[in-house]
Amino acid sequence: MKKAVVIIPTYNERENIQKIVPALQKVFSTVKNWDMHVLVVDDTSPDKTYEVVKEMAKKEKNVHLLQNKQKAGLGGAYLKGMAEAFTKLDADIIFEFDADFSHDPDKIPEFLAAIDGGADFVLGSRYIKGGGIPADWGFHRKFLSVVGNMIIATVLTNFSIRDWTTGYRAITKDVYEAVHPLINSERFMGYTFQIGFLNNAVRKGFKVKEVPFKFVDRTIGESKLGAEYIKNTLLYIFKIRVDDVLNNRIFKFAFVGGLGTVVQLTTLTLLRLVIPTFKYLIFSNFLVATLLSIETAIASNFILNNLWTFADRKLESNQVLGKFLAFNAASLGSVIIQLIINTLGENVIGLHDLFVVPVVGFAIDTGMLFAICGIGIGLFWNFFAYNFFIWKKK
Ligand SMILES: Nc1nc2c(ncn2[C@@H]2O[C@H](COP(=O)(O)OP(=O)(O)O)[C@@H](O)[C@H]2O)c(=O)[nH]1
Ligand SMILES: [Mg+2]
Repeated sequence: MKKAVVIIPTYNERENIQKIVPALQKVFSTVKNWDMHVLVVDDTSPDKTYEVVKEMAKKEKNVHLLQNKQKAGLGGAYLKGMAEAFTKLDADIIFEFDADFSHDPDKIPEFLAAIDGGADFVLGSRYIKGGGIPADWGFHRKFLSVVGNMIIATVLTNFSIRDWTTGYRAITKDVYEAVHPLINSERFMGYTFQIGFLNNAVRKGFKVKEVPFKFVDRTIGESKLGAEYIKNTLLYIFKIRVDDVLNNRIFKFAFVGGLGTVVQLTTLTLLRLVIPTFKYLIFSNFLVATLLSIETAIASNFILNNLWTFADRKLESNQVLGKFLAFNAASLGSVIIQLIINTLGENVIGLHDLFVVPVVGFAIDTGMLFAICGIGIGLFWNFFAYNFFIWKKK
């Protein structure tokens, strides 16, 4: 039989834990096809919640206690609890569950059915049909919860999930193994752990299903959710977005290319200051300076692309020379493409002076359009050549 472990992180939940465990046991007795367990993760609560659990664990063999000496926040407690459940207790799935009766235990069979039906990750959702938040929540609390979820969905550009922040969840071992190495870091230790964990699972392509439930406010004890949660959540989701952009190959390619232009212009300026002293040069100083500055930019682009844009396909040291020559050829290809398109535009087709499109403040003539078009195709060629000839997928 497959095993499910309901993990309950607790901090000063002495009274709640006394009531919620029997409530869970009652539901467990109706579940026939899963071996159901409870694991309380207590951070040595000042109210000695762990003592109550220790007593329960003596009498009920499906109740377990993991006691941490240090308070590690919600994420810290869950990561430790998950490690214990999946490795020591040999769980197939775990639940995330609050001690405070906010999460309706009667919904557990529905979560299990969703897992049996092939879901990897089940969310107890307040924002789908059948779910809800307490009617007596004040406006600002409702607003925060609803709008907060909308902001998260928008920034993460994923509208298929309706309740990103829910703490009522079922997670399979596959999801845990794929995701926990990615988030084992300080900044996820608080409540942002929930969003971070879910976001990583979604991006790994795991199947997420939402089950509706009505969130109930706690009546005993205090919420540990503080104001810093809002700030951390916003910071976290925007950081994910910024990371996405920075990690995007096309962005890196464009950035390196732009930097290459700066390198080229800077080198050109410096060389033109220096070169007049080399009187013996055959070519005009300007041509020499231009060619040298282009080559400097090509070398800088090559190095940065190798170390950054294509870091995942970094060249072996014995490949570098050959690939650098190929890189030069590709760059030359791009210049030739641009020359051909410009020449066609200006001379062969002869559209240069045919018409001028005035755009607010300045005019774009068709020659310029061809130049822009040439640059675009040249860049496309570069990106293509880098991907398929120079930094080939291994
Ligand atoms: N072990 C542990 N549990 C925590 C910590 N912070 C919160 N919890 C528990 O996590 C659950 C959810 O916290 P709660 O304060 O109810 O958050 P809220 O429901 O979002 O207001 C409760 O069972 C808390 O006791 C922590 O730092 N360590
Ligand atoms: Mg709560």
